[in-house]
Amino acid sequence: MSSLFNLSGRTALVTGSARGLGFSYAEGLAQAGASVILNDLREEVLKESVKKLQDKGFKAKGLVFDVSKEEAVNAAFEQLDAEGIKVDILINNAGIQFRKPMVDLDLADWQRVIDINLTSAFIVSKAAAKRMTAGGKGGKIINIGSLTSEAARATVAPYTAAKGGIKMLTRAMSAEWAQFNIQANAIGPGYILTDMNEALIQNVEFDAWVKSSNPSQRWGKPDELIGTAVYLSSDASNYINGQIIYVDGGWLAVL
Ligand code: GCO
Repeated sequence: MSSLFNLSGRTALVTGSARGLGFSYAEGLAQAGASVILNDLREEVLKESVKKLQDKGFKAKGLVFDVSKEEAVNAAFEQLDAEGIKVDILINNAGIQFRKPMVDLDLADWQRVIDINLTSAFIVSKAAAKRMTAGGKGGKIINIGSLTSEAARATVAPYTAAKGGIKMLTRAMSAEWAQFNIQANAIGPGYILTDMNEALIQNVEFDAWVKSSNPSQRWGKPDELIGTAVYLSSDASNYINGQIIYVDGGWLAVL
């Protein structure tokens, strides 16, 4: 593999990575040579996932903390500091979905989605960027957008607002941190076969809509996102900043 994509000697923190796309990203970066730190709130699930990677010979560890709580995030980074572990690559993957028409949506449900899907990226990136800047080496921050970073779908308003915010927060990170050799970019997954989308996948009409709405005429697979994650984590993307790369089968490119 070209050294441009080699992540050996680097440490990557992937939030919300005990399962789903987060675990795929973590495994992909580990395959490219990175030491990976998996994060989740579910300690037992996290332990299983860390062991899966360790059993494959990858360097992996788990870190339980709530990405939406600044105190917990700071304590987690201080623990890494104490262990002499520097985060070179951060993937802000943690996120939830909550589907309900806005007129029926409780403010608490709106706030929870915004807190976990948008504000957490600010909180965790702030802690990481402080250390990337202080260390002088810079680093990579990868946020996770969505088709809803560009276009809205009914009944997922807080998710859509958060993912639109992720696109612009990514650009704000570039505005402030590119000078410190931090490259902040985003991945915009299309409709991917994940647990979060299980209800949609099982819905015959929705499944047909996904297949008829994108030129690839199919759902994406989690491992089809790994290449973009490795690319944005590697030296191959050192002059790319503030971008969102859509891995969507061409959905957003065509009418
Ligand atoms: C939904 C889905 C989407 C996808 C993805 C599309 O309810 O429409 O959950 O949000 O997960 O974000 O890009």
